[in-house]
Amino acid sequence: MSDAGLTLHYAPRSRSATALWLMEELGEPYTLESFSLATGHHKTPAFLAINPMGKVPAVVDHGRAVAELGAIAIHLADRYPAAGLAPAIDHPQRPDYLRWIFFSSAIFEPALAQKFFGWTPPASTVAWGSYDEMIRVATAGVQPGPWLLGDHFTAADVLVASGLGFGMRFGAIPAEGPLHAYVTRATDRPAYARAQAIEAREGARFPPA
Ligand SMILES: N[C@@H](CCC(=O)N[C@@H](CS)C(=O)NCC(=O)O)C(=O)O
Repeated sequence: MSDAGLTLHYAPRSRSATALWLMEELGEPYTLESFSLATGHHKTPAFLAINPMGKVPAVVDHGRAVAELGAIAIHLADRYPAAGLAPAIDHPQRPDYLRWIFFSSAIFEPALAQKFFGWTPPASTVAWGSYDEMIRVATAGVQPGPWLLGDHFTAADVLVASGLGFGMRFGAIPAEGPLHAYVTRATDRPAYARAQAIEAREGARFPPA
C-alpha cells in the first residue's frame, strides 16, 4: 500500500459536499484535491483511473481509490474506527446501518430524481419503490432519533441527512416535521459547519462557469 495519505477529490456545488462532511466527521488529516467540474478534469484518463464513472466525489486512501458515496462512507468509517462512525461488523445494529447506507444511494437518490423529473414508473418494478414510500420509511427512520441508529451518530446519518437537506433546499422534500428536525440536528454538528466553510471557500475559488 502506498503511503500517500488520504485525498478527497472534490468539486464545489456537488455531491462532494457530502464526502467533505464525512471527512470532517472522521477527523483524520486529508488532502483536498479541489477543481471545477467546468474544467472537465473528472473525464480525463487520470481521473477515470480513480473513478471510472468520471464523477465526484472520490477518495484515494493510501493509494487505494474508492468511489460512490456509499462505498466511501463504508470504507472510511471502517478503516478509521476511532471516529466511531460505524457499528462494528458483529454489532447488532450493523445490518440497519448498512441498510441506511444503501437506502441513501439505491432508494433516496432515484426517488428524489423521480419527484424532480416527474417520472411515474410502477412502484413494484423499480428498485426504489416510490417517492412516497421513500418519504414514509425515512420519516419513520429518523424517529425517535436523535439519529438513525438511536443515540449513535454514524456515517449513514451523514449520507441520509445530506441528501434530505439537498432535497429540502431544492423544494423536492418538504422542509417540515421529523425530517426537517433531523436535518437541523445533523447540520448543527461542528463537522458540518467546518465542511460548509470549506465548501464556501472552494466555491468562491471556483465560481460557477
Ligand atoms: N453515485 C455517485 C454520484 C456522484 C455524482 O452524481 N456526481 C456528480 C456531481 S453531484 C458529478 O460528478 N457530475 C459531473 C459529471 O457527471 O460530469 C455517488 O454516490 O458518489
